[in-house]
Amino acid sequence: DAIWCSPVYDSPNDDNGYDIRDYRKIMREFGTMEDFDRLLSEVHARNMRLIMDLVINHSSDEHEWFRSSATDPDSPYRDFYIWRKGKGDGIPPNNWDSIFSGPAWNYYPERGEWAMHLFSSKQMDFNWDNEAVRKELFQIANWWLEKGIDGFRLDVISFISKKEGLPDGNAVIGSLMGFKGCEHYFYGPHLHQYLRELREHSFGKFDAFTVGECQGTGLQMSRLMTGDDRGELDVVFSFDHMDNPGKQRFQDYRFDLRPMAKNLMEWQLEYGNHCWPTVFFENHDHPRMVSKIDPDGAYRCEIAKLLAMLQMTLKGTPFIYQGQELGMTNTPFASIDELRDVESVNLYHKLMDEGEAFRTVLSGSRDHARTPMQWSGEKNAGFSEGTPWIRVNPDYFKINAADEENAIDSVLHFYRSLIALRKENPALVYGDVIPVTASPKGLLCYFRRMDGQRFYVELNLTGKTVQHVNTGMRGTLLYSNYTTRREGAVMRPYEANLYQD
Ligand code: TEU
Repeated sequence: DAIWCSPVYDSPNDDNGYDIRDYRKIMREFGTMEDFDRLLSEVHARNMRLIMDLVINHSSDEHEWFRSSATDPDSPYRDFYIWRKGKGDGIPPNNWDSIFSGPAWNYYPERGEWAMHLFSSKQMDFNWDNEAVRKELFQIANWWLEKGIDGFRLDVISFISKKEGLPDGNAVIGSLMGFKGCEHYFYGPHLHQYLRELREHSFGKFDAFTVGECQGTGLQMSRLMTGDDRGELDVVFSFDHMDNPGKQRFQDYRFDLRPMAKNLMEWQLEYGNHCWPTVFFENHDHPRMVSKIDPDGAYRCEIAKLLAMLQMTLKGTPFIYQGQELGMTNTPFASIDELRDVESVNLYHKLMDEGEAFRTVLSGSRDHARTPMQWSGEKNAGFSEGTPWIRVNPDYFKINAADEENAIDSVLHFYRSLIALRKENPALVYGDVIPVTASPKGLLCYFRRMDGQRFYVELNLTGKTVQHVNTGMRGTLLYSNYTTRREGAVMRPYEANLYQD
C-alpha cells in the first residue's frame, strides 16, 4: 500500500538517476511533471502512499550549482561542494577512494582545486557543513512534501557529515571495506545534528515518513538515529544481513540463510521498543536473493516463498523490491557490453589486468536487479515494444506476472495471501517475537503473540532435510511452501510453515 520510487528527477543518468541535475524536474525519459502529479493523485485515490528518493549527499556535476561553483569565482555556490587544494604533482587532497573505484576526487583546472565524489566522478558531494547548503536542501524536500508526497527514502544519508580536516583513511580499514576513508564519513561528527535539522525544518512539519539508507551503522548506531524520542529518522535500511559474514557482494559464493536469520533476529530482539525495524532482502543495489541462495534454481519457488513468509511474519516494515514477488532471478549477462551500471563497468576496468574480471563483476552486479519487470511472456517480457535500455532476463517465458496471476500456487499469490493475513492480524505486526531457542541447527522457529493470539513459524534455512522441532503446539497449518504433506519428523529443503493456534 505504499510505493518507493527510485529517483525520477532530471539527470544525465551516470548512476541511474542517483546523479540529479535538477531536483524540481522530472527526467525526460520518464515523462513530465503532469505525469508525476497524475501518478501521485492516482496513488492517493487508491488509499496508497508515495515515497520519493531524496538524494542529497551529492548532486550531478551537471547541476547548475556545481557548474557555477567550479567556474565562477564570485558564485554564491562557491562553497556548496567539498573543494580542496591538492598535495601537488597531481596528488589529490587525501587518499580516499570512490565507492565506485578510483580516487574520490576530480581535479578542475578552471578552479585549480579538487572536488570530492564518494560515488561516481559525476556525483559531487555537497558540503553539509555550509548552512546555506542545508537550507537549500531542506527547501527541495519541502517543495516535494508540499506537492503532497508522503515521505522519503534518504539516499546514503549516513554519509553526509565528513570528519573535519578530511584526514587520510586507514589502509587496513580501506582494504577490509574495499575503499579507503570510510571511517571518516560512515558515521560523521555532525550526523545527528543534521538529521535533527532535517526533521525540524522539513519532514516533521509534514508528518512525513522517512527511511534512511544507512550502510554500516549497525544496530546500536541505528538506534540513535531512529529512537522515537530522538527526533531524527523513522526507520533505516541496514545492510549487515545482505552478505554473509566475511563475504562481500562481488564474491562468487552461495549465500547461507542462517547468518542472515541470526542477524535479523538480533534486530527483532535487541533493537528495542523505541525503534522500528525494516525487513527487506532485495533492492536495486543487490543481485536477486533466490539466485544468491540457489544459483541453479532447483528450489527457486520454495526459497522465494520462504523469504515471503519470513518477511511477512517479522516485526517491522517490509519492503518488497519489484520482481521479488515473482521470484525473479539473476540474468546470465554474456559480456561487459551488456552491463549498464557505472559501479559494474568501473570495477570491470579496474580489475581488467587481474583476469576473471567479468566473472567477479557478474557475481555482484546491481544490474541483476535492474532488468525489465517481467509482466508477461510476450515480447520483451511485456515491458516495452521498443528496445529496452538493458537486456531482458531470458527466463521471462517461465517467470512473469501474467502467468503467476493464473497459477494459484505461484509466488505472487503466496505474497498476496501473506500480506492479507498480516493486515488482518496485528499480532503479526506488533506481537511479541519469541524465538524457539532449542531449534536444531538449520531451523529458524519463532512465535508471534499478542492478546491471546498466537502464530508459529518454522523455516528450514538449508537445502538439506533437518529434524523438525516439536514445540507442543497443535495449531492449524495456514500456509506452507510445500503442497504435499510431509512424512515423518523432518523438514524438507527450505520448507517453510506458518501455523495459528
Ligand atoms: O547506494 C549507496 C551504497 O553505498 C550502496 O548500496 C552501493 O550501491 C554499493 O553498496 C556500493 O558498493 C545508494 C543507492 O541506493 C545507489 O543506487 C546509488 O548508486 C548510490 O547510493 C549513490 O547515490
